[in-house]
Amino acid sequence: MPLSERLPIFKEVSLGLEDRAAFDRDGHLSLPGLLTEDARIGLTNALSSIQEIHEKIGERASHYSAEFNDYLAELIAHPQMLDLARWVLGPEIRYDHCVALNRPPGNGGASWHSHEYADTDPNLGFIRIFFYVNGFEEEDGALGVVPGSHLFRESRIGAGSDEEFRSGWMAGKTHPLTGEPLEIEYLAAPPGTVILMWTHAAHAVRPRLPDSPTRWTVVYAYRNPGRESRARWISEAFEASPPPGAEGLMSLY
Ligand SMILES: O=C(O)CCC(=O)C(=O)O
Ligand SMILES: [Fe+2]
Repeated sequence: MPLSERLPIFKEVSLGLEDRAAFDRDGHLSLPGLLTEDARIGLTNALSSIQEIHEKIGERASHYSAEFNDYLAELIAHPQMLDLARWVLGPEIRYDHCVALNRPPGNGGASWHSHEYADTDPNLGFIRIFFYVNGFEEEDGALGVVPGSHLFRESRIGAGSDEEFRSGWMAGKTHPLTGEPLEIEYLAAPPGTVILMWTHAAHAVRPRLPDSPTRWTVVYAYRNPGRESRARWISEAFEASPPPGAEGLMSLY
């Protein structure tokens, strides 16, 4: 099916200058319930299948999830996905990775970290587009953020706990634009929420409660070309025969 005839994955998107300013100020932008019902169903099926493959062959299935599932692969160049990535990054973009972030009941979450890309060149952007297919609550598999942390453009921020982060890297730092002290915030996301994040933003994930269902999540990452990317997970075979519409998005540079 031609790309233009594909079913929408997002409900109406109307992003303006205020959204863009908030994204650049905070380092993330939450779009609650943006995924269509069709997309939520398609993604739940795709991510359940990835979870089964992951349990058989290990984490490669999640790291290269678009290479193990056609539905996930087709979304790389879905017109609405590309519009969203280009709304942030401008016309010249590359696909970087598509990673399943499923968190089964009792999953331990993730400690505080940030990611690298063109650390010394702020003209080159890298964004993560998280699809929180069935969402999460603040105490249950939640994404934690520190608004303003992305503006330091540091790729090796890290801490084992909130306390350690506050008394370590965050201590004494203020938001470069607002002058306010940096603060940890845990988000809540209703089903179908999409969250955009600059790659240098500090983030963490709270454990998934033992009685909760699996948190179905996938991240699509895009960047301006120009530098090596440590996060890039694309096999040679996939790069050589990309999904329809993704031909111009695959090369490193
Ligand atoms: O699982 C999540 O919500 C976030 C995972 C993460 O840190 C990442 O994909 O960079
Ligand atoms: Fe991360």
